[in-house]
Amino acid sequence: MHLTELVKRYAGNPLLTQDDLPGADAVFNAGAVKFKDKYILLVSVSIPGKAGNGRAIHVAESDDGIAFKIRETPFIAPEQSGPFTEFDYDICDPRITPLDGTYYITYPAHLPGVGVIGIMGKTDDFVNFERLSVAAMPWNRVPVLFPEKINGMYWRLDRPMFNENGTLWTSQSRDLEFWGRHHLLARAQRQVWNSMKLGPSGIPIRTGRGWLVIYHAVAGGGMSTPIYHQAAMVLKLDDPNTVLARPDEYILAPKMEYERHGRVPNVVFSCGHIVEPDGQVKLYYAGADTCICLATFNAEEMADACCRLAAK
Ligand code: BMA
Repeated sequence: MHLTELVKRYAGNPLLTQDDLPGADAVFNAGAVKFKDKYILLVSVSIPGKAGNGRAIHVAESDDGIAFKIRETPFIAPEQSGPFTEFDYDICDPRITPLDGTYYITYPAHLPGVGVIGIMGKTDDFVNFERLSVAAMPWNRVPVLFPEKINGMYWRLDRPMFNENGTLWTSQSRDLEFWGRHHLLARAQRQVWNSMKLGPSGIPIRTGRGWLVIYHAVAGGGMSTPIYHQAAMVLKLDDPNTVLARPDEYILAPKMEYERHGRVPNVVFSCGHIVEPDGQVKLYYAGADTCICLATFNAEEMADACCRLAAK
């Protein structure tokens, strides 16, 4: 049994396209969370001609996790005022972490000539957004917060980058403000599909086996443009610096027309998922940086399969 066989694409993909937002030429990488019985996606959008290189983050909501409607008023956008907005250029790829009774949102922002940084903010209603801090210096696209404290500390996954070598790190904090104990968790490997760089997808999922971390891994070099895959690894529950399983297989690769052709070809990229009470994971991912799609798998089955494969 290959990991790709555990993942089922929704037959009605894509769920959202640029036609769902006036003026947009892409509706893509989305954070996801359940909020008051609604499924919420924070979608990255590209609207040519608008401030900040046309990039903003909008709320899309749904009753069933499949039929989404995008709000036309942006949720995070360069035209907003307040602290840290000078970095709101090329913003996209938000991650949402429910923690301590609020919703923390991290996203990469960009100051041309300076580099990509991670902004952290929060919301209680998905209408108002408060930017809290520059949580990561250049080049670090996104800190992704774990959904609970571990051994009294807040934890996050980091994705610093040097040239094209994005690696996965953890760091810890007592207060969500000062971060330390930086630890190199994973780097690119020797399979073609994971040979270039990697980075976190949505927030880690608690399973009986450990933290199931969905991440992206990129094949590059040679004659091809980079090909983005989704993969999985399992970290120890009480010590996420310990990798329990990191199989040599990916879980999802560009295959369908909407994943292979678009603004950036051959990309499946996820920033979020929603875990249903029965353990089914709704993995929201973008096809070719252009549209938003859905695939499902069971969290426990995936973690088991990762551990089995890695033990071979
Ligand atoms: C990454 C980010 C993502 C994008 C991906 C594939 O570096 O820019 O927003 O989806 O590349 O193009």
